[in-house]
Amino acid sequence: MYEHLKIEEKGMVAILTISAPKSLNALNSKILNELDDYLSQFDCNRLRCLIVTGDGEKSFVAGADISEMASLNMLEGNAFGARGAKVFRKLETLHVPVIAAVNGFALGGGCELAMACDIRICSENAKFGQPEVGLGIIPGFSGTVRLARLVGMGMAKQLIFTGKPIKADEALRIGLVNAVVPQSELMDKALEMANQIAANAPLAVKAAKLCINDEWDMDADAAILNENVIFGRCFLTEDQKQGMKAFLEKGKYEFQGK
Ligand code: CO8
Repeated sequence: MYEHLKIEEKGMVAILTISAPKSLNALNSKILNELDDYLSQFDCNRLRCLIVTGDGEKSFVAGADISEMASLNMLEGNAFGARGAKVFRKLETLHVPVIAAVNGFALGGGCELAMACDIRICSENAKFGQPEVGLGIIPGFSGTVRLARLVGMGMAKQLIFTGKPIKADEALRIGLVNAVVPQSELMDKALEMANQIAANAPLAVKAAKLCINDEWDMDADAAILNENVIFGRCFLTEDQKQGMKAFLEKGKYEFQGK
């Protein structure tokens, strides 16, 4: 159905593999459009977690496609940047958690794609970086926005101004990734986490994701109030009632998302 996306479902977890092997999975307009289409039709009621990875053992995504960007003028540059930024925002605000399983190069737009995911796990051979200034551009898929939020302003400026990539252990040290594992275990670890998420009450997980995303930009009082409103709404759900009842009766309840 897609030329550059491979989709697999394992129970309530979807695995999305970006596949453009000739360019180390670099993102061109076609891939961005396919990604947009996939996210638009993603069934957040049936599926409870999404894993995003890259095809092969060398690269997650080696950036935006330089051959497509080389001849752009200013307006076309704006349009290409906006295209990627919009799709990445769609991923970030998807109503289920998204785990990036970073299996190699995550450079430029690849690092930005990983940062638009909720959680990042990487293999030992992964390399992260924002090499854009070495090409005469800046991170244009929201990298200047998300990197500083994730790792702090000083480290973000270092990575973006030098363009120098970092290895997996350094990415872990600065908090850019949650965990580093051997490549042969990467998908198993990502699936293990995804299945843990999928076993929890989906409406509560969704509410928690919305809270964390939305409250990031609020002042403390507004954020606390927002959490309180969403917390109260959890008590409208069947999952809360049955989940707590099962706990008190020492049983187990399979959450229905109701
Ligand atoms: N775009 C297009 N083609 C690429 C890209 C890319 N980002 N990355 C790799 N390729 C291609 C190579 O050109 C090569 O093609 P060919 O075989 O036809 O020569 C093939 O993939 C394999 O790559 P290499 O031979 O270079 O493999 P190496 O193992 O020697 O090196 C690297 C791997 C280090 C990943 C190297 O390929 C590299 O440096 N790639 C570019 C990385 C980069 O600079 N990425 C950032 C791009 S800019 C960006 O992402 C901006 C995002 C915001 C856009 C905003 C728009 C306005």
